[in-house]
Order: sequence, then C-alpha cells, then structure tokens
Amino acid sequence: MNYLKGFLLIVIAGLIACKPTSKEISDEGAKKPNVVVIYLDDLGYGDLSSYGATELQTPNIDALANGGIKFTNGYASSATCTPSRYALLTGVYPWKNKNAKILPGTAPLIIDAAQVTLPKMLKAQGYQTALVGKWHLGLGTGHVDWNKAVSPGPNEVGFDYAYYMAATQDRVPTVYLKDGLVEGLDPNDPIEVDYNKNFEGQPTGKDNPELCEMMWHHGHNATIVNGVPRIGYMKGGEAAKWSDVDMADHFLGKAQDYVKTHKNQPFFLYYAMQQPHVPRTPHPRFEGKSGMGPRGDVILEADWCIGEFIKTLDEEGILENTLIIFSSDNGPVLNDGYYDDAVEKLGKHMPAGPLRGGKYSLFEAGTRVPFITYWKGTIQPGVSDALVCQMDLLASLAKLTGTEETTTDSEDMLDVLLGKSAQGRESLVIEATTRTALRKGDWLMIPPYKGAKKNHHVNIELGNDEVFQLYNLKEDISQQHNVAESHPDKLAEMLEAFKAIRGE
Ligand code: NG6
Ligand code: CA
Repeated sequence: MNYLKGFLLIVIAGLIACKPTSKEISDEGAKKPNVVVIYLDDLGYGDLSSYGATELQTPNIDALANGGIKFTNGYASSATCTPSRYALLTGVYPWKNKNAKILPGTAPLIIDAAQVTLPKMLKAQGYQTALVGKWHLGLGTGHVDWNKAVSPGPNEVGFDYAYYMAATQDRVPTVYLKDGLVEGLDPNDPIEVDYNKNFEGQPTGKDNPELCEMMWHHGHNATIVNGVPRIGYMKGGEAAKWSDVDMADHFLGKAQDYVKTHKNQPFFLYYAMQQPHVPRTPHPRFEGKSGMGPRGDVILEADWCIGEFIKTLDEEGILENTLIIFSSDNGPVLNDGYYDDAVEKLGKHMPAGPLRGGKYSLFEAGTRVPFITYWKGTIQPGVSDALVCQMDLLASLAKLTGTEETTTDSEDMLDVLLGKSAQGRESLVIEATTRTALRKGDWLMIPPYKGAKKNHHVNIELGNDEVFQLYNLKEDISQQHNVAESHPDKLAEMLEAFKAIRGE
C-alpha cells in the first residue's frame, strides 16, 4: 500500500514538473504559423498567368502558385459571393441556410452567434484574428442605424479586428467600417440607406445619367457616388465616403499595418480584396496597363497589392511562418452591370480558361476557381488535382493549429493543402443561386432545373436544363458532352449520393 502511495506521489510530482509554465505556453503559441486567406472577388479560373492566361501577367500571384501548391480542382462552395463567404467562414454548406444568397447592403447578419466560425476556432487556439476588405454577410439584426455602432457583425462572429465594406463595391453604403463604426463619419451629416425608395432630391443613375462617369448597363441605377451609380439609395455621410480608385491601396495599407503590429503572436488575417468585381475602378497607376480595359487593369492592380503584401511579410521576418491561402469567391463575369469595356476589350483572354459558364452558373466556371496554398520553406511546390473546397479550411486549419472540428460540413484536408497527400474530397455539392449539383470523383451531375438557360444580361450559361446532365470532367473539362443517357448507372449513383448529402 505504502509502496503504491509512494509511486503515485512520484507520478504526481513528475506531472507537476512537466507542466509547462505560462511563458512556455506563449513560446509554444508563437510557433503556430500565421494564416492569411487572400480572397478575390469574381476572379476566374483562367484569369491568372499561372492558370494558363496568356494575355495578362500576374507575376506575384504566380509566385505563390509556383512556389506552393496550385490546385486544379479547387472550389468555392458557390457561384456567388455571400454563400461562398458563408461556407468559407462557417464550414457549412450555404444551401442549408436560406439566407445565404446575394445580400443587399441592409441585410442582417446571416451567421448565427452560436455558430462555429473559422476566426472563432482560431481564436480559441490562441490566434489574433482580423478581417480587412469585403464582408457581404449582413450586419445587425434588422434595421441598421449606420450612425451608431453596427452590431452584430464581423467582430461578433470572431474577428478581433475588422476593417471592411459592408456589402459590395457596387452597393451602398459606400463607406468603410472599423469594428462596427463608420469611419470618418461627421455626426452632423448622418447616413441614411434604403434599398427600396430614394431620398427626396437625390440624383440617381436612372434619372441623371449626365452625372455618371461610368454608365450602368443593368441594375446599378440608384444613388450616384463618385460618378458611379450604385445599387441602393444613400443620403448623407459625405465625409465618410470611400474613394473607389484608392480602395485597393487603402485595404492593402490596413492589411500591412495589421501584420506589422500583430507579428509577435500568431494571427489569422482574412484579406478579402474587392477586385475584379464591379465597379472596376483601378487606381490611375494601373489605368490602361492591361490593354483589356478596367477589368484587366484591376487584376493587375490586385496582383501588385499581393506582391506588396508578401513583401511586407518578408520584411517583417514572418513569411516562413505564414501559411497563405489564395482563392476567389466565385467565377468570372464580364458585363456585370456597367459599360466598362470588359467585353469589348477582352481580346483573346479567357477568364474562365477551358471551363464552361461563369459567375451565377452551375457549370464549372461558376465555382472552380484559382486555389493556391503557399508556405515558404514548408510546402514543397507542386500541382494538385485533388478535390478541395474553401469550406474545408475550417477543419483543416483546426487540425493545423492543434484541434479538431467535426460538427460542420468542413472536411480536414490539411495534408492535401500542405501537399502531403493527393487524397482530396470524395464529393462536393456545389451551389449557384440556390440551385445545387454534385461533383464526385471525375463526374459532375446537374439535376434538371427550370428557368432560363442563359442570363442574357451577363451572357453566361447558367447550367439549367430540363434533363439531367452528367459530365466526365476528366475527359470533358469544358462540359460539351452530356453523357447522362449513355451512363444510366453512373447517373443513378450520382443522384443517390447527391440526395444523401442533401438529406433528401
Ligand atoms: C447582382 C448584381 C451584380 C453583383 C452581384 C453580386 C445587378 C443587376 N447585378 O445582383 O452586379 O453586384 O449581384 O456579386 O444588380 S457578388 O460577387 O457579390 O455575389
Ligand atoms: Ca463575388
């Protein structure tokens, strides 16, 4: 008995001696890599020279692709912004949340306070967390008063620091918010926002085209800000309005400041850039640089920003301790509502590369996007054909930082993201404006959908058809041959898997 007691005492004493001090814990914490997600808006699979573009050069993003893992089967969850961002941040399929669709600038926050999120998970692992750039997941609970602290928003779902535009560059309010407060707001000039009716006496794109420096093509005919007609009406807030041509530099500056001031502890930065979404407003330094009009110019501008940002990580001595994940929220679109020469000056450039469709589409170009992981000195450069989705970052980064996340649709793809495994997802349900389709293995199945086959405004095939569509993407990446009829067994297998995931 005494012998046993003595033994236990020794074990307990040993455990106490091994227990790390708080100093050791923080040193251990400091070894955790920083994580940066660089997320573009509407950048297509074929928009980068590292992904086959020949008509424009994106050397800084290419450096990430060539020095890291370039994924050829990397997906956004959706073919539009809000649902993709929802999946990225919550790890949940966006079609499970009926509010995860393109939101007006006045929409309430669509992430529930109780939900697991990527920044919350990382915070629990000792990370500092930040958003810089586009939000577009709603703010507040109903009626937002832009003249008071706006809440809940990014801070309430896990970002310690948030510097952002509420919705999109083409939607009001055209102001930046910092941790819930409109930056630079003059209290004597309060902001009012309405998505249904105009404020008396306010010029609009519809009634005052003479005031527009950029003309609207479809939609985008409400309040004019900086000569650009927007979606939605806004009044007041003059001093707080952003400068469109400076937006890229502005967000870059915030991202750089953040890493400089937070480099001593692990951080997660979600750098959500606005390019090449409409309105495309390159800084004059980039105007005309691509020969492709503003869409090409802002892609070059984004590439430059990324180069500058990487330089900062390097200068601060943290590049080798930072995992960078680069992707886009949905596929490309040319005319998305403004006359901006995107179609006219396209030349031979193919924003979707070999893929069919584009933004809003269930065809591949809607959701298959550039997807790159880069970690200097840790990731061995390579190309991966593994199936991965942005939704998987939650579980994968949980694994990276020493925990586990199994309550969502996010799958742990850490080894795939780090180039140690080629074993990607078995299947993925993709979404486009609430319609869904299944990718499984090399196959893609789109169930029948009523509705127009093409959105003529944007000139994009949406993927709708009266019949089932089945494509073998390995043999037919451009989805030219619907083999549903000749492959009934495969179709049945796909349909069954699709229904199982959708819970039908
Ligand atoms: C559409 C807009 C489009 C763009 C999109 C959202 C019209 C006619 N079109 O409704 O211009 O703003 O919403 O894009 O208003 S996303 O990338 O944020 O999903
Ligand atoms: Ca988008």
